[in-house]
Amino acid sequence: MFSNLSADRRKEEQRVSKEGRLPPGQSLTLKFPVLHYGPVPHFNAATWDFRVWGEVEQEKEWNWAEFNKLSRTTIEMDIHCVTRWSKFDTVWEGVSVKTLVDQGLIMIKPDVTHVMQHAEYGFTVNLPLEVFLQENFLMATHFNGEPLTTDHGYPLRGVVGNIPSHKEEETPYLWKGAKWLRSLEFMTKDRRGFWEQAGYHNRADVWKEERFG
Ligand SMILES: Nc1nc2c(c(=O)[nH]1)N[C@H]1C(S)=C(S)[C@@H](COP(=O)(O)O)O[C@H]1N2
Ligand SMILES: [Mo]
Repeated sequence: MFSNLSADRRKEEQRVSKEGRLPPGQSLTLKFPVLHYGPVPHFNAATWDFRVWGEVEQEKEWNWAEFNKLSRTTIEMDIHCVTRWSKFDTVWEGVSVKTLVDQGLIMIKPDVTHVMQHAEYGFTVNLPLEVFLQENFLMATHFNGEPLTTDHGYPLRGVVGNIPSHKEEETPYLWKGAKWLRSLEFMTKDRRGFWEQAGYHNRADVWKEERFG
């Protein structure tokens, strides 16, 4: 049984590699490893809120019920972890920041260049605005049709990966999506997040193997 699984894994890896979807130094996993620093937070729907703040025309605050009324998007993409595992054809459902901007629900000031995701316990991660607004970045509530598990960020996480048909979009490593996401801070200059301060690469492009800074 174990050897069948590993044969399946290798076959899948050869397939995505042939399709040009396996970034350098990565290998395919059929599992979904859990990686983060610190404890897993408890979710309380009565006190949870989501904030949009910083350099925006109007700050926003949505509670859980309000957040769930926002327009929803489903995307399929390949996710790539800096620790060298990649997972292919993963399906994510949630809220697209680009959609909120297009709908005028988030009004970004003209001089904004970067965005900081803030998560529970003070975890942060930064991205350039242009990457953050791509279709391959989603604020996800669901993975493969099910609500996120607590380990993977329930109730809400940032997730970023590679949509195979979107060759023009930059693909950062998976750490550029914050699990247990609570707010977005729009900024007029760059600031490093938690892992970036710890020595991870600031840009994190998987095709350029930007693992460490
Ligand atoms: N809140 C929070 N989000 C986080 C992290 C973290 O430490 N805290 N680690 C990042 C890292 S390093 C990775 S590789 C991915 C892993 O996501 P997963 O556990 O769903 O595989 O979460 C990212 N998001
Ligand atoms: Mo990571």
